[in-house]
Amino acid sequence: MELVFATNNTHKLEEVQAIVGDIFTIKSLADIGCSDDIPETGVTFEENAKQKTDYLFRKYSLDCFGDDSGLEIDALNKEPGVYSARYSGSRDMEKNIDLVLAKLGDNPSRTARFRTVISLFLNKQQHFFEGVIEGDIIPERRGAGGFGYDPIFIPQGYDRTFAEMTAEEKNQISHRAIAVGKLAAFLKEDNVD
Ligand code: ITT
Repeated sequence: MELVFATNNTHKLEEVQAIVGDIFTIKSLADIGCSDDIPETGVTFEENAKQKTDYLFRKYSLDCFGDDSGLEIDALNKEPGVYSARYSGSRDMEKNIDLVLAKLGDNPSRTARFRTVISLFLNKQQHFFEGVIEGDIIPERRGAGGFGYDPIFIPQGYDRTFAEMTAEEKNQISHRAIAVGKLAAFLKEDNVD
């Protein structure tokens, strides 16, 4: 089975591709000749993930899925949340991380979580799958792997940031891996012809 992944984020594409293996085939937006900047105006991860698949289905009538993700920091009232990609007003992740670290300062409360919501639009039906991983925000960046906020997030029970892990390690435990695992199980059990 083939599903189009409604993302312009190549890191997400690589991670999801590695996680699903050969359970289903992923087509990228480039594969279908789409270079649109898909609008994201919702205030929840569900709304944004659904906007991505609604947009794609309306334009191309293809089965597809989308991922909306973000970092929720308890001491910042769950910010940056759905605004994770543009927290500082731009997509510059250096600035976004600087802003998080500045807002947290030396606050001892550092708990946070990454959340992914996947919207699947298959056979004209809407489905959602969620993945969450709890952890802590450290005061300085560590590691060169991953993307986004990975250098400042240590998952609970570990002593390394996501950016200090190999792609395989992150892909075994991450919010995205959990959500994609649920998507893959759903496709295997209920929907593959
Ligand atoms: P698409 O909408 O095209 O999929 P995007 O980068 O805009 O790509 P989001 O709207 O879901 O994706 O924004 C989520 C932001 O949260 C993303 O840009 C990263 O900065 C951050 N993020 C998401 N997943 C992450 C992860 O696994 N590790 C670190 N940061 C992550």
